[in-house]
Amino acid sequence: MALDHAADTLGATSPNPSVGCALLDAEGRVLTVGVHPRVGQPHAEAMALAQARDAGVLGDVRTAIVTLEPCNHTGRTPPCSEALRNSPVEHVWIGVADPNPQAAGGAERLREMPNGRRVTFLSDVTEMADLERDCRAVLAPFLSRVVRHRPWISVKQALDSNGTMIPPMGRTTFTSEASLTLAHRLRRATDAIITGVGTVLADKPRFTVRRVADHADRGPRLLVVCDRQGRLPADWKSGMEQAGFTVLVSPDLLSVPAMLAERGVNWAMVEAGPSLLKTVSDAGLWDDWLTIRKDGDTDHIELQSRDESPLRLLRESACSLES
Ligand code: AOF
Ligand code: ZN
Repeated sequence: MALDHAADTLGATSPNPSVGCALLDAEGRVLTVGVHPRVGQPHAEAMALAQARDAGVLGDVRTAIVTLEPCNHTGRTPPCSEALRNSPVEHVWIGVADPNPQAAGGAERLREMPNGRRVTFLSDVTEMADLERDCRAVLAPFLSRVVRHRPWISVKQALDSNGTMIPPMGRTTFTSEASLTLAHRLRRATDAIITGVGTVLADKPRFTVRRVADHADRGPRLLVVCDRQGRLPADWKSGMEQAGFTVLVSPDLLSVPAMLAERGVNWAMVEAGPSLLKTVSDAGLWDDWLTIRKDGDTDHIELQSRDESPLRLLRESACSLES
């Protein structure tokens, strides 16, 4: 439940990570699940503890399950390690360590005597391997920005049935409806879109989130248009700005990842035509490559990605849509 809540806020929390926290009573019943809604707002642990207090069950809380190590610093909000130490929580389960050196150390602080708490990382328990992998997937965009200084980058490529194929890996057949929905779920989960001026001129794409409800009150998403010769039509640019995007023009795709990380983008997606995609591919700039190959009424979806892919999570939760 903590994971599902966290995954649902992908695309809403940057530059912060998406984090969920479940609080359980002594019998292991879930009392409440908290989530970090937006940067500057309380962390998942603080939300969950406040919800438990509001519901009058704070005294029953014994176990906290957090997708990310509780922070141990005062950033925009106070340290979650202290909030948990000041609560009746006895045992804290942690999905993954915090890769941000300024915030890390919550696990140690929780164990510290006097009054230390029991702390278990999911990686310590063999049976928890799948859950740990999913926690890594939810954290992957933030981790990418913090550790590699570039966002997690997912490519979405739509091809007709004659199109060139990416080697199949975990191929599934979706109805066109379901693959379109997946594409919009991906837009919703990302903080930036990268495209090429050729795609803009050819398709006049809208890039907005439709088919699924976007995060409410989200700040503008970044839209980067790679354009070497200043061909971007001014009216299209202002239309996109009116639709809620911050539009940036870049003459150089290779400089885009660092520039996006600088602006706090955790997860970016590329929606572009063959020439920009070739540059992305040649430069090894991608982490997931989603190919939607149209074939009559059905689409074949192919996803090449690493183990910790957040797109894999979005896709698995969309699998109920599969025909
Ligand atoms: C947690 N729980 O739900 C999140 C954490 O400026 P702040 O106070 O929001 O701190 C941001 C940092 O805290 C962020 O860079 C990351 O290391 C961690 N995020 N930690 O205990 C949460 N979102
Ligand atoms: Zn925190």
